Amino acid sequence: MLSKYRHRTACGICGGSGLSLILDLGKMSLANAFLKKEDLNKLEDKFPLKVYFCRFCSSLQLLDIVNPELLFRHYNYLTSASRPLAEHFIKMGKDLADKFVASPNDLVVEIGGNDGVLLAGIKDRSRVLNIEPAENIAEISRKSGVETIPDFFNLKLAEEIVRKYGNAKVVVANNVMAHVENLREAFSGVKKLINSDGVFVFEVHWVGNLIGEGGFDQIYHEHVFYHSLTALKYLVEGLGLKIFDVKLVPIHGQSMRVYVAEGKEVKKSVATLLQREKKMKLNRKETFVKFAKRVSKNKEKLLSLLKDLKKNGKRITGYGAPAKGNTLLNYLGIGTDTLDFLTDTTIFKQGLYSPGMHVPVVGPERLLTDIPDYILLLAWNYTDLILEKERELRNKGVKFIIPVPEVKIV
Ligand code: DWN
Ligand code: ZN
Repeated sequence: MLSKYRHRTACGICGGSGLSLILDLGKMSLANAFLKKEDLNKLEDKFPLKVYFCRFCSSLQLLDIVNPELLFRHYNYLTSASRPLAEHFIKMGKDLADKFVASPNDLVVEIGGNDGVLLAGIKDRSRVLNIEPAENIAEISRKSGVETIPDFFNLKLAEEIVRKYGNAKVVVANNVMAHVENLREAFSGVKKLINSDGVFVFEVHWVGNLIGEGGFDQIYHEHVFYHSLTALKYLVEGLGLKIFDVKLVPIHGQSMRVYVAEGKEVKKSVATLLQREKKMKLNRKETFVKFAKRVSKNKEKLLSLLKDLKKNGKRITGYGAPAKGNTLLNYLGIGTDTLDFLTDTTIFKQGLYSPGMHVPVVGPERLLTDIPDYILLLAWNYTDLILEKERELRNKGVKFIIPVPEVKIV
């Protein structure tokens, strides 16, 4: 039988045992495990959600590891449901092709490429291959004309790909390197794929943003690691690869776009971000202890605001049903007493109920006829776009509550 989860004791980056507990969010449902109505009375799987800091390599991570089969074989997150995200990846694909693809015969492989939106945009310029373990999502990727292997990436699969398709000129992995527990194996697989000639480019949420302008709600079981460049460099160099460029990109709060290869000249950007991380003390446990204190304050403030609004008879709904929203709702205990419903553009989520708190998810059109007084913006990472898109609602007097990192009403 599939074991649902296990507790690891060693650091997933350096293998050391110098790990300290930083933040305990309690036992929690899986952030993308939306429920059908008929399952609401069944016992839901809940797993510890605790974040640890490694004093040897400075990485932030979970030690309670949920089986990826449970997390990702059927997935409710569709990249193309968030227009700004789809646009971001389409542009990234074009930039990578301009920079690194020389001929239509070059191979670009994406690990965890979701519905294939990045690769579909460059499939006329190179050979493309998506490795997407979620069968329901792989199907959509295939329909968009992108050859897709519905499996998890590992060294064995990398070897098979090299045998069947040859080496890759570019390997991309966006929002994946935080999700993979066995990072060493993943990087070794990538090394095999790119050989000495290709590049590996990945985006991952930056821990500097998580503890700064971002929110603790980015913490959930899918995210095993909360990466800094400092910790990643330690890992990557230990495997005989080099980070040769990096930039911060304004997506999911703020992410790092990291460029890795075997023998390219290292750009100044790498030293600059490492220096910035040092200044921010991302290599110190105290920094994360402070962050954990802010999380409790944030909880108190948001709960008290919502309580006051409800006392005054206000109707509140949620905007978006993102994974991060489910961390927020479950940690704060916000359910249907507070929120009437969540609206979300993802067809897979509509008609279902949020994990743990069981708030119904409906399509965004509901807001045309059923207008609340306040909307809790769970998809806060798209604040600017959503506030612009919902100008009419705001003109009618509807207020948006931004929950993290500071509670704000706009
Ligand atoms: O790593 C991960 C990150 C990067 O993406 C994952 N493991 C899963 C996912 O996290 P998330 O679900 O928190 O991501 P988003 O992109 O913040 O989700 C936004 C949600 O809001 C989607 O379900 C779509 C929805 N949405 C909406 O209803 N109206 C989004 C926009 C922009 C909108 O206008
Ligand atoms: Zn470590």
